[in-house]
Amino acid sequence: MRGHLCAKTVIALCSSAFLGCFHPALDDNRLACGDDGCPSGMVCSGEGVCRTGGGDTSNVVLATARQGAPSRILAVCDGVVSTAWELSAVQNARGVAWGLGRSGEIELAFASTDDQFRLFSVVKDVVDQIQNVDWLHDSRRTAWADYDADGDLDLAITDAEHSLKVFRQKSEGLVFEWRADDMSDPYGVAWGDFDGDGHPDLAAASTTAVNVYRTDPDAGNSPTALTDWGGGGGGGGGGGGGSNTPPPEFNKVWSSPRTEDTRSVAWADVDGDGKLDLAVGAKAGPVRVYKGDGAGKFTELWASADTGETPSLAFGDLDGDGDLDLAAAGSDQPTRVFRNDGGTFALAWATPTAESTTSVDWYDVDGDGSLDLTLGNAHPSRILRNRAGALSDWITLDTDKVEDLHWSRSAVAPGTPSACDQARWNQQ
Ligand SMILES: [Ca+2]
Ligand SMILES: [Ca+2]
Ligand SMILES: [Ca+2]
Ligand SMILES: [Ca+2]
Repeated sequence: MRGHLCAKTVIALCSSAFLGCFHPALDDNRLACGDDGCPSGMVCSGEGVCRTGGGDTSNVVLATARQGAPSRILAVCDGVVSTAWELSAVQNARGVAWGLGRSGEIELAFASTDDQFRLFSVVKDVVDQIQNVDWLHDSRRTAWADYDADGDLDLAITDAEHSLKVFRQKSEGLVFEWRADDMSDPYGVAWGDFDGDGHPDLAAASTTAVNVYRTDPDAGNSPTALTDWGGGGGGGGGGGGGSNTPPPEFNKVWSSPRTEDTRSVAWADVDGDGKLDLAVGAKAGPVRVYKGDGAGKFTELWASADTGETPSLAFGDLDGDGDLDLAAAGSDQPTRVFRNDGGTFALAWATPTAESTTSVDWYDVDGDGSLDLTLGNAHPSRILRNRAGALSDWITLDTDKVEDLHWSRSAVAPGTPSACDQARWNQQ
């Protein structure tokens, strides 16, 4: 079932690999071979997946959002992961997401508790801040997707004070577009086109439930939709009533049925029926997977036996059987990987103890064709290596206080320094 959803649904993942959508990202974050093969440094494997052939990882990078410390971009160099860029201006980040700008440049968005949201551009070996929104007061997680299908990536952000917000990419940069007025203290957010109409839809976790919003980008395309939350900070409800209020661009179609403090969300088609399903991690409860019917209805398919805080979820194919397995970060409990067999989940692996893990991400760090698992921790973060579906200790990162992390691959022009070159310069 790999890849069949990508072209029309998990568009954000295309950007997460820095490579544009000529090589659509698969459900498990790997890249499908394009008509022109694979990007530089990668080869097309027999199964139609781009692999980092020859172990070229010189431009594989890991963005970390850190709390009480500068956020960092790490690079993989000869099996060692070290800091390529330290972003001293970003001290209290909680969420990070890779994306592509309008001109194809790499962009990196940070959600922060410092009353701001920051957007950086990565060009050659330079990381520059290009936009700062200072009226987000306690932002948390962020995710990119081209929800309006105009060819550029738009951004969703959860903000503890101002709910879930969407920024639309325009010529002047990211511009506030929509705010959910029915969420309390949202945290995790993820895009996924559950109805397959080409417009990624939104799921967000909050203290009372997970909400799913169907995207209808043509509905709210009116200036009056922007009035209350266009900037300046503070107050007001989004949009309000009134006969002239345009229909919203995002309509809530589903809310999880029980009152539950939720923290994390992730989309994937877990049972291979072509319709996206939704995994939800709790603040103090089980991980749940809801089966989607493709029309906005979700029914509980599975719940984990363990309970605790799961601040991050990530789908990836641990054992290469085509079913997307589920990694669940444990904040006050072990981090776990649940193996998926056609929509039935069973515990496959867990850390021996809780490590205050805030985030998990799959990436084939060693280029052997299997996805490795990275844990973002309050204490030093680490990478587990995947060998034939078994995870084992591999690299401990010299980076703690991590709130969120995501892998990607920087596309640098020939003759320009690689992320590894940058990391080596830092060490001199
Ligand atoms: Ca767009
Ligand atoms: Ca949709
Ligand atoms: Ca499904
Ligand atoms: Ca699997």
